[in-house]
Amino acid sequence: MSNYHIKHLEEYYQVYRKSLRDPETFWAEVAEEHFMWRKKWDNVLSWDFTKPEIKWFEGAQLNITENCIDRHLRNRGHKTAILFEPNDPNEDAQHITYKQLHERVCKFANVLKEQGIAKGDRVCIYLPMIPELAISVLACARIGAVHSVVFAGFSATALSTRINDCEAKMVITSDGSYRGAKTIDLKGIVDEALEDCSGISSVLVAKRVGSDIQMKSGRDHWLEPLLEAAYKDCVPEIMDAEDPLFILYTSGSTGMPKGMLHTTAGYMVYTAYTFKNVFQYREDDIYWCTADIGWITGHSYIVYGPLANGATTVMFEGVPSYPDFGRFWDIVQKHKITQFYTAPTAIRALAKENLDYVTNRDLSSLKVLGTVGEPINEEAWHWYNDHVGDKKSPIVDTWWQTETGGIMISPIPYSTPTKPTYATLPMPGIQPALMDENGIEIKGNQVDGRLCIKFPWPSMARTIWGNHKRFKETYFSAFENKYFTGDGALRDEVGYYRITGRVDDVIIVSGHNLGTAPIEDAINEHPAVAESAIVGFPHDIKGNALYGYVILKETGESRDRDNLSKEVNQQITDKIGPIAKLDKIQFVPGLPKTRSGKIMRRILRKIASKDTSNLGDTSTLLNPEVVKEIMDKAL
Ligand code: 6R9
Repeated sequence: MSNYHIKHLEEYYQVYRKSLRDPETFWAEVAEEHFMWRKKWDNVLSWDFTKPEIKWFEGAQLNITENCIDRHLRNRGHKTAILFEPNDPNEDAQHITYKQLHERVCKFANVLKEQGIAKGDRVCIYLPMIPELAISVLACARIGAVHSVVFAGFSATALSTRINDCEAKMVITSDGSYRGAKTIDLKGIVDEALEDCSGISSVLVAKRVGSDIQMKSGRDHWLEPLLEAAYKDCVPEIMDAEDPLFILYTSGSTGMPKGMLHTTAGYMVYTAYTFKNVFQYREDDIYWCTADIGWITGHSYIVYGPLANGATTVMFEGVPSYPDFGRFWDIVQKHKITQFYTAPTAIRALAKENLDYVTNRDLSSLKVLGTVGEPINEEAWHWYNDHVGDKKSPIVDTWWQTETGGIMISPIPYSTPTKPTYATLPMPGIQPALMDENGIEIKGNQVDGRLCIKFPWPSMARTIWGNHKRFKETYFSAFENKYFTGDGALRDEVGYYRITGRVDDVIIVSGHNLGTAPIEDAINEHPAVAESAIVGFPHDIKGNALYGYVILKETGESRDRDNLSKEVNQQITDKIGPIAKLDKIQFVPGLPKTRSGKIMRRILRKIASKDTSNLGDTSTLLNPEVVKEIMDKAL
């Protein structure tokens, strides 16, 4: 029996049981059979969730790019590794073979070295979805530099915060980016961000839109001439299993975004393993994940997981609505996509449009449909299943997190019978637990609780960059000896899991995690604002949208509310990015607070969702009268 490729349900259960009985042997076998090691490990796993400290494959040496590129050169050198589909459908797609990818990554790696980047240095990548994004990620990994990709929709402030937090030495960006009919001045955003970043010594600029931009002499360099002059081979840096691979920021419920640190060997093994099984990947498949590489989904399931399996992975630069709402289905037809992996928010947006967009395209190549990012509602699930999958392609509802590195709970297509809105069963090696408020594990089925994981898996984050204390407090302190996910879940009568949503102050808008605190901080910086509170409310397309309650300072009272609303949203766009803009803004005289001064968000959430028949216990409120005032003027 192969541990690596599960082909039916019985095999899943066998493999799963084995992975629980003897996790070390299980993962050692997977690692041994399917990867290229410069030196084998001395010890498969050591762990202590109280510190927390987790080490997988200690003593092993490798380079992840040898596994993702070099070892495929012999048999797959001329196979397409990256298939780039540009924003403009009239621009040609690019097929980058493994051989070409090797050369481009090596050249890029040599440019990084010439610019003074060495093993362990942090490099911030702020690029649109163009091949240079994947190539620069791999080039960092080639020389052991730690990449930190920042989604190119983030603002200058968000970018500079991240650059400073990880003390990056270099930024890689482009002259601009295309998003549908829009062109965005990325370099301008970088210039603004760098006014606050003294540690950046060089900026590499890829040419994409050909706009006239400012180049700061001594700091900024056009990428293309450097690449042209660079040597086409680069000996990979030999890395230890636990050497850092990348930092990726994710929102917390409070304060600064958290720089999740992922390390090399365990991340590689787990993302490759889950890619193979969750997508039932076969050699000639054309796999497409619509995420941006700026998110963990893109790291694990556009770049590392697929390439480690020698797959063809599609990178799409554009948006689902350009030039029209049929674009996704055009691409599926054009490239004969076999696995399609997207987010519920995209499905809902497309389901709202004319069905002809879907039915006029030939989608018969599809074999597996995936979803990720937030709970998928029943309606969207059925639309996806009926119209995109033609009831023939299983839907894999994959639950996981930036912190988990790879997919944790998901059906295995053609093995696990699917159930709408259920992520179903844990991957091999994953041991979920549902906990009650008193910290007791709830056993048995037909129960719900807070979702924890009670045993380490290879791709879990090892720390928060520069703040191990926060790592411990956020994930390992709520429940003893367990990793706490921040999500609630239920387990049905057959043991299937359904994720019910966040139990903390993180709101998921269009699949993006947004912490309430940073948004409130941004609003509160407006000179007319005294205080604010953000909650989520259900939204047809975005899943959740943001509702802001804003208290004005006396000086702001006389101002026009519409103008103020616009300014508040501009403030958010500047500090965080347009994804965090508020759909509704209500100016209120006060906020419901507990005696200890905590805003009672529960009440604000109910008002925002127009669910005010039962507000629950308000007796602990310091100012119950304010609730009625807010309700009377709710939007
Ligand atoms: C991969 C990714 C993580 C949070 C997670 C949960 C939500 C993700 C989900 C899901 C229900 C799914 N989430 N997938 N909820 N069903 N299939 O999205 O990482 O951006 O860190 O978000 O997203 O709440 O805790 P990240």
